[in-house]
Amino acid sequence: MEFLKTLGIEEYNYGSCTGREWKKTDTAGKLDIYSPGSGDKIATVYQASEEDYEQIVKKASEAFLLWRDVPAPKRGEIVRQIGDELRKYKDPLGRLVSYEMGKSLQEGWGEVQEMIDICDFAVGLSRQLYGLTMHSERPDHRMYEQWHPLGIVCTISAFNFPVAVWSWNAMLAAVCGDVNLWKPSSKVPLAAIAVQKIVARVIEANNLPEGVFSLIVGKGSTIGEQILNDKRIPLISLTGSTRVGKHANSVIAGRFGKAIMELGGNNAIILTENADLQLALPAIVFGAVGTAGQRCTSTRRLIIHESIFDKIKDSIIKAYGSLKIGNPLDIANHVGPLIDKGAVKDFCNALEEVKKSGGKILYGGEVLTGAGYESGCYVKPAICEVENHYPIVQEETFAPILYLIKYKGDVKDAIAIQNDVVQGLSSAIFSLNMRETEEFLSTRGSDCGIANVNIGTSGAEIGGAFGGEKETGGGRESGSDSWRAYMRRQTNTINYSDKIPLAQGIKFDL
Ligand code: UN1
Repeated sequence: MEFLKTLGIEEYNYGSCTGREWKKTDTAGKLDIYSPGSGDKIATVYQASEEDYEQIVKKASEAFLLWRDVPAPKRGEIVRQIGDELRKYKDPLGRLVSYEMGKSLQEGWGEVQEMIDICDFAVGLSRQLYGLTMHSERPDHRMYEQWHPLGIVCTISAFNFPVAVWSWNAMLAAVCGDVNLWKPSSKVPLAAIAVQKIVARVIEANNLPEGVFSLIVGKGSTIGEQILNDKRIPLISLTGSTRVGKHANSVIAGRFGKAIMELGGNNAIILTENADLQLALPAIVFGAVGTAGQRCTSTRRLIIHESIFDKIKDSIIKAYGSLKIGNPLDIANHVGPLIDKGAVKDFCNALEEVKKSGGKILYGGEVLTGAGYESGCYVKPAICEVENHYPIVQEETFAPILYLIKYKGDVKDAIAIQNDVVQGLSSAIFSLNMRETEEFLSTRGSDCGIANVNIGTSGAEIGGAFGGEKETGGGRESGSDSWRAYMRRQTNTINYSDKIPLAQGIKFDL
């Protein structure tokens, strides 16, 4: 594969890098990476040892002392160059993401585009790290706040967005003056290695210290735990399951570290009687089967008014019938494989649970075999008719299963169902009725971090803050003012009078 060569991916790769120097450890375990699309072995990655971890954190700590003194717009200039490099490598990197992770090539390219977009955003941000000024209650006093960098920011990313989620965190953190440590998912380390190589060249060309961007591919049970417990890492941004997030959050909180948690979603689209079905259909299908249902924002539940239930059911089943499932690198295909056979098992088990609870599988659900499906990771996306309270419907299954749920009554009843899950990431309503859509967006409406009108649940733009409520973890990354999480706020009061009055009018005469 030509793109592997272009990106510097070899048959054997070291998985940890201080920013310039790749650690040469080959005794701490290795990962053989197979393409879920073809089943081919792509390459091998050596995992980092605990000693490598120590050296990487040491270098990052040293780099922070220099990087924090670089003016923010100059840091932005480095991010601009990274964005330019990513533009150059968009095609091969998108292909690697697709090959290693299994998402369609369109989505692989889209993921790199997301990286480029966040670079642009961060460049602008580097001149806009604004703090407020306040009016002091004391005469001849000035009050303001400023934002300072934190130190090492560690991004622990998940397999489903092998590169974009890192960039949402790392590009913001970089302009904020933090240095970055990246622990990618062990399922997709090659894309991270490729990005590290691209970034390292920019760092080198600008004569910057190593340690501004470092990478560690290592075991969760050793390196992962070290990171969670490491007081030298003030902020950890973790994308993953609620189970992993609960553990990580409690360890980080135990040492008063900061955390950005981006955990599971159970995203629903409400379709009222006033929905424009032409608009809704592609959004539903892309939301449910895009990335083979492995986005945090994937559409898992459709909450449909009973009067249009059968009509919608039939149109979705028909649309699913025309989906092309196969090799994600072939742009004719809509749906690629699941990440691995474990995910296929989870898909099958979830469908069994649906049946046990009394639900119906209306379409799909088979594991695909035969020519083109040799990897064993392909499934036919499933559509099920269920009730919201079924235990399996309450869970996030990272697979293309779409649950159809009927509601009676008005939009308030639909919103009640939509909110009746423990997760709170993304949500959407399709309706041309303003009263319904505004109800959905009101304080009584969706309880999610993302609430869309006449747009599906997935495919958020980088300009908005991304994240969700409840067991989704509460963190926000990417656009808007998410950058504040990567900095510490300092309130400053300056007295330029010749007196020392106390606040609240307290008298304290000596
Ligand atoms: C994720 O699945 O972790 O909104 C992130 C979206 C993408 C990001 C998803 N921009 O679907």
